[in-house]
Amino acid sequence: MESIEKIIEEVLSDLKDASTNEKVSEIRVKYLGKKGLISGLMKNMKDIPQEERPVFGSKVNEIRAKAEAAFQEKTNKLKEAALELKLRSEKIDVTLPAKEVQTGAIHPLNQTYYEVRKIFVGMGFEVVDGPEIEYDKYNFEMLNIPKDHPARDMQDTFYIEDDIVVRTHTSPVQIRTMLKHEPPIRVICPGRVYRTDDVDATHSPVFNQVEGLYIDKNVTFSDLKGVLAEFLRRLYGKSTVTKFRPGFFPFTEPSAEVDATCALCGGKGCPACKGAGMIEVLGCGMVNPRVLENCGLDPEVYSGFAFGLGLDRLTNIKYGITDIRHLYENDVRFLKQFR
Ligand code: FA5
Repeated sequence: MESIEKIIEEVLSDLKDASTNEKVSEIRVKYLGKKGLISGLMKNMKDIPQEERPVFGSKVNEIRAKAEAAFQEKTNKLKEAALELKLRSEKIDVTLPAKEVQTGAIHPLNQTYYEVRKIFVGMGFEVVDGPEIEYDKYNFEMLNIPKDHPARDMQDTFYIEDDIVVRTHTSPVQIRTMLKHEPPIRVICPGRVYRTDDVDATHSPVFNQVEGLYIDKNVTFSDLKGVLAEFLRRLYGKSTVTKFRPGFFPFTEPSAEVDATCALCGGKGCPACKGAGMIEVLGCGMVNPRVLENCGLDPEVYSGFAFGLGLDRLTNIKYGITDIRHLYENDVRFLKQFR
């Protein structure tokens, strides 16, 4: 009986030094395995006198239960210790410097477009969209630029087929709008346009325009002047002065080009405006009666004005960007400045 009692002391002492689950398993095999010391005790039963066997048997069972409990307790302790170690290693050190978050920026072209859109929408214009691959008929012919007309040279064109082009301006969207809707029409047409222009500081073969169209009864040149002067004042500031110079576009008559106070130097003269203090910002005019007729509108009843601005140049003037290529190179150092 004494030696049985001793076994449990040995179990406890072995477990005390065990620091891994593997070691605990090893000790378990030593005592509780098939050939372990506690299991082995039962084999001694035959040497025990008959009357003492029940006491011996229950003692062995008691020792086995104690050993099982000791193993369970040790396993639980090891589990807890491992968890604590894990939690300790995952502890957040709030004194560490924070990681820098990389925030993006809205591209300057979009920033300018959103501003332009807000101004015109505020004046009651709607935004309409059109395809970038366009019929020659809409891009040129219905805008009073027939084939072989010298005005075609004003816009160097990418042809896909004889009668299909990549649009050179967003004016064809105005044609599509007049064909579809009855006046009054008040729309702006933003979008990407394409020309076979060589790349330099102010030219890109892909650029962006916002064109506008207003058709109703009794629309006059004063309406055109009022809307565009107000637009430029809202975009560049209240003190902006505008100058309307005669211009030529086959789809408008009369036509004008509009200069505005240089937003960079405020009119004093700087390299951006070549010292003039004013800078050309858009083209415009009263819609040519022939264009109205082409779209099924009676020029005796309706009149209207149209305008077109180059968003890239407008953006460059606004932000003092000296080269249009910066807008397309996606250099993060450049873009970061517009956060
Ligand atoms: C037109 O495209 C006319 N459709 C605008 C218009 C509409 C006039 C309605 C009258 C009535 P223009 O070819 O001038 O016009 O181009 C308009 C603007 O696009 C120019 O003022 C300029 O700012 C811009 N632009 C022209 N070519 C390029 C280019 N290669 N790169 C960047 N911007 C350009």
